Formats: sequence, C-alpha cells, structure tokens
Amino acid sequence: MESRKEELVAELVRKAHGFRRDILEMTYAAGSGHPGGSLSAVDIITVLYFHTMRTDPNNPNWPDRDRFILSKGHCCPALYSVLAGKGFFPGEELMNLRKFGSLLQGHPDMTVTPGIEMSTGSLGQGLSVACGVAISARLDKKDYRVYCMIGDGESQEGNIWIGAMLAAHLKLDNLTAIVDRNGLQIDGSTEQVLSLEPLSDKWRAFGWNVIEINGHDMFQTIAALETAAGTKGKPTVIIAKTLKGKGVSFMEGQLVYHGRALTKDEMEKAREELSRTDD
Ligand SMILES: Cc1ncc(C[n+]2csc(CCOP(=O)(O)OP(=O)(O)O)c2C)c(N)n1
Repeated sequence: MESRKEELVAELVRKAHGFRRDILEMTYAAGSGHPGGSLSAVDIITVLYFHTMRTDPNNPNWPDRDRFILSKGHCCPALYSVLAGKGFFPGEELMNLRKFGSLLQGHPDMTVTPGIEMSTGSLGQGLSVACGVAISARLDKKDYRVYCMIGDGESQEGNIWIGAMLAAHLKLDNLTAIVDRNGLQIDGSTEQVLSLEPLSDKWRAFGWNVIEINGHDMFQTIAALETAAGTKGKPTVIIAKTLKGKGVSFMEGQLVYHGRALTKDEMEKAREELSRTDD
C-alpha cells in the first residue's frame, strides 16, 4: 500500500518536471508571461488533476466534474501545461501561448480553452466565484468539489476576504482554497509590501479549517487535500509554502522572473539543468 503511494508520487513528480519544461518553453516561445509563479504552483496543480480531482478531458463540461479555479490567473502556463498533459487539448497548442486568436490566451479564458472553469487574471475575484460554484453544487445536490488557488500577493485584495467570510458563513465544506505562499509578489516580498502574517490565524479567525504544508511535497499535498475532503461544516484552506521559480536554480526566489520569459542564454541554461534532473 505504502509503496503504491510512493510510486504514485514518483509519477506525479515526473509529470510536474515535464510541466516545468513546458512552462519555460511556452513562455519563451511567447516572449512573455509569468514563469516564476507558474513554477511555484505547478506541483499542486499536478496533484489536483492527476490524483485528486474527478475530470473528463473528453467531456470538459461533464456536470459532475470537480472544478478548479486559478484565481492567480497570470500563472496559467502551469494550468495549461497540466490540462494539455491530461488531454484537454493537444500539447502542440502550448507553443501558441499568447498568440492572437489562439486557444491559450495570456490569462485564462473560459470561452475558448477546454478545461478552463473561469476567466481570471483580475486578481481577487476567483474565491468569490468559487463560493458561487460551491453554492450551486449544494443547490443542485451534486457532490463535486471546488478548488481555488490564490496568490499570496493576491491575498491583499479585499475581495478575497469577502469570499472567505461568505464561505465560512455558509459552511461551504465542498470548497478548498489553496494559497500559493511563495512569499513574493510583483514588486517585492509580501511582508515588505503589505504584510500578511499571521496568515493562518487570519483564515482561522474567518472560520476556516487551516492546513499548512510544503507545497512542493506531494505527499503532504495529497494528505491535505484528503483531509479537506473529509472536513465537514467548514471550508478548508491549504497554505502551501512554495518557492517562486521552483526547479530552476537561478530562478528560485528571484523576483525578476515574476513576469518575464527567459532570455535565449537563460533558456539554454534551464534546458540543460532540467535535462540533468531527468529521471
Ligand atoms: C486587480 C489586479 N491588480 C493588479 C494586477 C497585476 N498583477 C499581476 S500578477 C501580480 C502580483 C501577484 O502576486 P501573487 O498573487 O503573489 O502571485 P505569484 O507570486 O504567485 O505569481 C499583480 C499585481 C492584476 N492582475 N489584477
């Protein structure tokens, strides 16, 4: 049993490694995008789609599917690579990121991309939308679950806390929020720009079940998502400690890669590094 879990996690790690490569290649091809926060988020999104969530790539609008809303929509390269890996659209599409008229816009567009549940990019909105979807599930007597990933910089938006208040008030235990706590936002560390700590206490005070994890440890991520699914009477937030730029040594913790693609030299270095860490 235990070894089966280890095999599963090894497979998830291998997949996420490939998605990291996709994220860098597609933003490089586009000449723009947000690789830093995509790399911090991709391990968690991989676990969601390849372990936790019930989805059907051949029927993206299946009414009973679990829903994932990427509130920090600028990190869609991570979601696009996972959706392609899952078969929602062909992998070749990734190289059309940010091209005019392509399936993959610079921020998620639910009207054009199969598998995208909500158009996001204007920070702060996703959690309130996720509350609405979770309320729908309840009204329709459906047992699907709703997952919403928010950025830590994004958590400075007032609308996040309106959603937090509402979800606890309505006891939306079919909703799980995940905070990508990479510590950096667009222009500095969250604690310098507008401090969030003690972040867990804040969510607890709003009435949420709070779980803290290392967001790059897939065993911890799986366990937290399982605990969330089993928690009744209140929503769960997973505060996932992550590293912006995770997986490429010269990008890790570096603000400069928040919103720009790699240069040619950097891309070559990254390719070399990722091929060295191949299994
Ligand atoms: C309402 C709104 N204001 C500003 C922006 C511009 N913006 C894009 S990303 C970003 C920083 C977000 O930081 P964080 O949530 O920590 O994202 P991550 O570090 O995970 O990429 C900002 C301010 C936006 N997309 N939406």
